[in-house]
Amino acid sequence: MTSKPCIVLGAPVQVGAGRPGCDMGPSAFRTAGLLTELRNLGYSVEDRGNIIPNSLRDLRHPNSMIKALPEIVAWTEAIAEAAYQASGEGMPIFIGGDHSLSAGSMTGLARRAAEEGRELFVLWLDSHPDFHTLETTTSGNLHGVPMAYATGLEGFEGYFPALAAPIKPQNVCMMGIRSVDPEERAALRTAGVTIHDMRAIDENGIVALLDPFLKRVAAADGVIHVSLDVDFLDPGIAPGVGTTVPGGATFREAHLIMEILHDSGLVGSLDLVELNPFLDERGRTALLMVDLVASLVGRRVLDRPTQSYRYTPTIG
Ligand code: 6HN
Ligand code: MN
Ligand code: MN
Ligand code: MN
Repeated sequence: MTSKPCIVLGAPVQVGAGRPGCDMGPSAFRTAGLLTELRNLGYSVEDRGNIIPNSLRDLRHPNSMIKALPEIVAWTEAIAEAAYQASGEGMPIFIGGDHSLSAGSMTGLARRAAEEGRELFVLWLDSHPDFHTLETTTSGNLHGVPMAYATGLEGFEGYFPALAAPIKPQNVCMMGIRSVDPEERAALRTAGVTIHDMRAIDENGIVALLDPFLKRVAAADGVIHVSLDVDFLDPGIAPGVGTTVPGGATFREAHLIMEILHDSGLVGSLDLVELNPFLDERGRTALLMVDLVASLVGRRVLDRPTQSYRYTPTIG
């Protein structure tokens, strides 16, 4: 993990999700002690407050199912700019807000990485691939499109901001996937994204799946953006989300990913998305998400370094 400051950015966007409540997410993460936890682990932390979306433009799309297109575009513009700025100064942590915020975070981070001559990789932890285009979405909820947009799929031009640097699909690794719409399945077939669904996790375990990805990132001298959707986790431990899907990651599977990521030293930024405090139970989902962040930034159970995972960039 970086020794640069953690820069916390709230993005209370909720119109990308099918039901309201995610606008309370940034407050819940702060109330659950995110900043205190980071500071207790020795990081300097700057809370930049909540991002304000750009002004709305009159945008209409032929797909009449689409909801809140002008609003999501306005959020994407503002979040992308904030991501670009913050990634030049420290480790950005985006607290959402629904998953549409990642359209902004990923593209701003990709722009920064491209300028620095580094490859951006994305570890996408979600029950959904969020790989719809504006044409294919049938729910019309734009939290279902950010990965298709950020990897440069067609049909976003003229609506969403132009991509300074599309993320290579081969640089994307998805874990926890267990709900895929037919149009997403078709698009993913040819995209070249690595997908580890829940069955793959059941059959192989976290280490065997994560290890090759980290080795690839290290070999490319790349940097990882982690996008953590609450519904990656099993609803039994994380009820505070609008799109629960049974059979998700366990407490230990999720922590193990975070612990290994920390030891890799390859993570440069993080999204925490889809927390819906209105649906939570006494803050337990918010607290679990903050607990996972602690593992990601280096909290240890024992007071000794873990040597099992080391991904130093290989030369040649
Ligand atoms: N998320 N594929 C569904 C849709 O409505 O397009 C669900 C999207 C879920 C979005 O996980 O952030
Ligand atoms: Mn998602
Ligand atoms: Mn999801
Ligand atoms: Mn859908």
